[in-house]
Amino acid sequence: EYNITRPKGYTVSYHFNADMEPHHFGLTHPMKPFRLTLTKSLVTAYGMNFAMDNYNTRIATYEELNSFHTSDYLDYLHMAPPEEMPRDIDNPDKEVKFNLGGSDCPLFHGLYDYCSMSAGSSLDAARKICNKQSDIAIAWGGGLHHAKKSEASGFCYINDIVLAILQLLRCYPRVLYIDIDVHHGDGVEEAFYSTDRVLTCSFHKYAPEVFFPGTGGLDDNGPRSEHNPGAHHAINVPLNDGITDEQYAHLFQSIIGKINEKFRPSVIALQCGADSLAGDRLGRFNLQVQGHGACAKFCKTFGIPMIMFGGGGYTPRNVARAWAYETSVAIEIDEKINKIIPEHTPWRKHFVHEELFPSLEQILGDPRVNRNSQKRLQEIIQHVHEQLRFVNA
Ligand code: ZLM
Ligand code: CA
Ligand code: ZN
Repeated sequence: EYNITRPKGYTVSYHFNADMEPHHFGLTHPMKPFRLTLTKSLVTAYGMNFAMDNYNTRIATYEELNSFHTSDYLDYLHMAPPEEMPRDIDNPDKEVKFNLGGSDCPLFHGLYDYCSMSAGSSLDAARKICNKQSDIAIAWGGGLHHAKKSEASGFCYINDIVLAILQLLRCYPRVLYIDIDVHHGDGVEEAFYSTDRVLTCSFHKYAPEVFFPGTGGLDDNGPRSEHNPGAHHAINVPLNDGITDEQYAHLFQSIIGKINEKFRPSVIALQCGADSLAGDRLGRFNLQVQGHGACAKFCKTFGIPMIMFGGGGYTPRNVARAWAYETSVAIEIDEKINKIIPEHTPWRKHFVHEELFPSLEQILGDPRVNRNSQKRLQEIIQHVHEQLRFVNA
């Protein structure tokens, strides 16, 4: 009775590479590549694969990575010995220069392959959007928004989002980049600082000195010089701990709604970092799966093509719930998703008769104290709307 069929009139594609999972940042490192497999299992358990085109994605080539990253960085990333190997005495300061090998960005076995797989998924997604074979393309293995052209940062080595947007710019005049990861999307913002063809908008916890990466204040709108067309095309929404679904939806809709009116994007690149969910190991917000998914749902109402990337997310079972739910939003079955009992899951027989069934409706984590006043949120909206007076399609 709950047969899952393809959405009418448009195509959704799901881009996945199973070889990302076996890579490990280290036993206790918060980034867990197996969350991608967990997500895929949940998506398949609900039968959502029948409503999409499914692709096993390829590895990005050196030349593709080189369209944003410098050769000296890529060469070192390619040859850097894993942490447990003896260090290369000929390159004593390369690892410092490229920020490789610390606890955030360790040099683990197979690192270069892992990065090429993540980038390959996002590039495949962008190509499907470019050649109009997909209307929504999903690449949960991407979304690594901190990587710079010659530097790793915050668990990110290759900026697959920048690579995908560069691809989109070949076929579309204007790209709107939206980032709902709890961290500031600094790498993507910086890469497109000097163009008015990409508008970036990041929502994040902002507390310089104490919360990574410390950039993305309300007044950071791109370098304001007379000759910079990219001025005013970086929008930042700095938030405090504990923001709720209702507050976030109001902010998101009034800001993104206005951006859509003024900037008239031809395509949306949405980074769906799941560390903005309640109960995240690194995050600080109170978002539920529905509140997080409401962002994708709102973007979809514009009726323009969209790529959905992954990103952060450090409580794997909640990451899988959120991204499975957002997949259901893409294929428009979200309204009935909690009535569908997933088939073929190892836990089905244990939970099917119990309230314990791990539904996508479950309340996540212990709530955090909400430190966002209505007054402050109104001020933020006001400021962003004023900023957008300088933006015209
Ligand atoms: N220390 N292990 C988000 C990227 C956030 C920089 C403070 C490292 C951690 C964190 C690593 C096992 C995205 C910082 C933190 C401790 C300098 C960050 C290894 C725990 C561990 O247990 C850990 C030994 C590690 C790293 C916590 N790092 C928490 N927060 C941030 C980077 C990436 O979600 O936005 C997109 C994927 N780094 O705060 C320090 C300043 C390193
Ligand atoms: Ca963000
Ligand atoms: Zn994050």
